[in-house]
Amino acid sequence: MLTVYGCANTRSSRVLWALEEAGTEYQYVAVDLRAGAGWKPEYLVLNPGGKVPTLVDGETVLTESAAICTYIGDRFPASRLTPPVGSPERARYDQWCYFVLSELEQPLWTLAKHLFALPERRRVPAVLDTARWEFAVAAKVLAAGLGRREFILGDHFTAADILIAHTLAWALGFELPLEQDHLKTYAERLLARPAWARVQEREQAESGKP
Ligand SMILES: N[C@@H](CCC(=O)N[C@@H](CS)C(=O)NCC(=O)O)C(=O)O
Repeated sequence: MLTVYGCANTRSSRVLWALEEAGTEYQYVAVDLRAGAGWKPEYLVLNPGGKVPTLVDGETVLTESAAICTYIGDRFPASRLTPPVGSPERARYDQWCYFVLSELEQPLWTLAKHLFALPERRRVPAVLDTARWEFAVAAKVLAAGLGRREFILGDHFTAADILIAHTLAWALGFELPLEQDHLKTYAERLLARPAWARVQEREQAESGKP
């Protein structure tokens, strides 16, 4: 059985979402980042950055949320979370995954770091306004790419939608407006999926465990 190491309301939620959509059983190990569990030597063996998520599948140990979601899609092809390797669809899938990580997510991460994640002496309030503007620019590109499609690749849900929707939820949590109505509707539609609700239930249940 696959094991995912994660912490509620972090990028590991993306991995749980992919697993839920794939309909496979998995073990969830809660890593209490706030209590420093990411820096325990036994966890650093799995994830030298001390971060979540980490996925363990037999001998295979993976870090990086997008790579893990793609792995899950390929490992469970019936889920159709990833298009076939080598197809034009796969190239577009990769394109949007990389866009999320390098363009859409980065300004949000900058906001998070300089609002609360970094030690206070490392925070630079002057970057906040630029980060908000950069997010708006990236969201505009995404909205144009989405157009009137139901999902980012067309009429079929993939793990790229998971990465995008999770990142847009993050933005909404920061009270950043999604200025394009169809982008907002897309985010709301994806975040209403039963698999996403199950992720939150599972995270809550597991983080309450002793
Ligand atoms: N690029 C990585 C980022 C992972 C990451 O930064 N995870 C955060 C939680 S969202 C974390 O574990 N932070 C703990 C720390 O930085 O000490 C991914 O997408 O998996």
